[in-house]
Amino acid sequence: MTTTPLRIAMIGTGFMGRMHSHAWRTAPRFFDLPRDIELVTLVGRTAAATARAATELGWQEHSTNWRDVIARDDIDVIDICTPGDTHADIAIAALAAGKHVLCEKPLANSLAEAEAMAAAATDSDAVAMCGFSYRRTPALAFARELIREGRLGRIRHVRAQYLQDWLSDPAAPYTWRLDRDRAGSGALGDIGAHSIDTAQWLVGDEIAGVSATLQTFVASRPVMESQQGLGGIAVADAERMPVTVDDAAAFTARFRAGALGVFEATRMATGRRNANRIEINGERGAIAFDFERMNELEFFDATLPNSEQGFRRIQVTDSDHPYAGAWWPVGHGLGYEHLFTHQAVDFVRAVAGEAETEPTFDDALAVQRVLAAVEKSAADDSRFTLVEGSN
Ligand code: SOE
Repeated sequence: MTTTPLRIAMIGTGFMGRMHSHAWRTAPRFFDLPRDIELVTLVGRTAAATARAATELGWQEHSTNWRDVIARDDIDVIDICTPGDTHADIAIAALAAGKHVLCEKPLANSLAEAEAMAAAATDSDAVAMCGFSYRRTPALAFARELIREGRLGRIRHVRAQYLQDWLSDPAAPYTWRLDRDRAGSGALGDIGAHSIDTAQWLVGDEIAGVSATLQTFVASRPVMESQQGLGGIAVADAERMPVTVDDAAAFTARFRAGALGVFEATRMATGRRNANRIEINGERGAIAFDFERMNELEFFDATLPNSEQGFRRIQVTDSDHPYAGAWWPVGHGLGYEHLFTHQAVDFVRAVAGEAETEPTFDDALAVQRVLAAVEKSAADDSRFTLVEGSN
């Protein structure tokens, strides 16, 4: 079907920029979309590098001025893949100009910015979606279906860990993700935000309070010479830059309806590359998930006779599972990039009015409130009870 294309402009050329470019290109090839997609312009900081990235990633044009791009009549969507310090300015300007917005997570670097963004979304008729991409993992979307059907019953426990190790080497160079002004926070906002969103979305309830501690293990890092993946190569005998964010976050939480949560986020868990894990235990059953085995969901059904009970490993690759039917025959499995393709699909369907927008900026604001509460709790030493004999 040929339709009026949805004309996209994307801001940001880093890891997420590459991932979203791939997703916009792939979505119409595997899913039946209500609108065609046109990758119109890519916006970056420097002309030469942005021109190169535009060619490599399949964009028609490139620019270094996002304000000019937002002012164009021939752009429908602004896709924000920049560090958090620019999210609020870009998203608010784009919504005011009537553009649909997809904004990477966490929504903003501060609660005040997130509130302003959510208010701008409420005042606009356009779609404003936040990129909590893990909602688009087939196994987690399936877990949500089970929870919504009541298969877990009343939820008592949420145990969420997001463990990575790309910063565990103290010689790994400094990046913008270690700068509070650019990233807002460290492991907490970068990956802990995913756990918070996933937990609130799966449980269908918001976190009411937290008790937290944050830790920075490596106080300064050498200046980077060249980027490789999330990290890179340090300049020899480099000047050191102060790390102004947390390396790790740990907190307990209570949900409004009484479930108890335990959360951990770190980019220093040696050996764990992208272990985004969650286990939820309810009165009638439980689910357990680990992104390092993203095609599987463990499900425990406590209503079965005791003799038949036990966690079952479900391969979430069947055509009846969320998103999975559009891909490969049973069992062949999906990867990280598929989440972003699913996100692009859901975004286009929301723009066409065929699907709810989710997560909305309000959902992302609910995550930001938890991030702010975690930081507040961690900053309050009086809440940290010293064990006798320690100081
Ligand atoms: C780095 O920690 C990172 O790329 C995050 O920024 C993403 O949100 C996460 O999906 C993977 O890890």
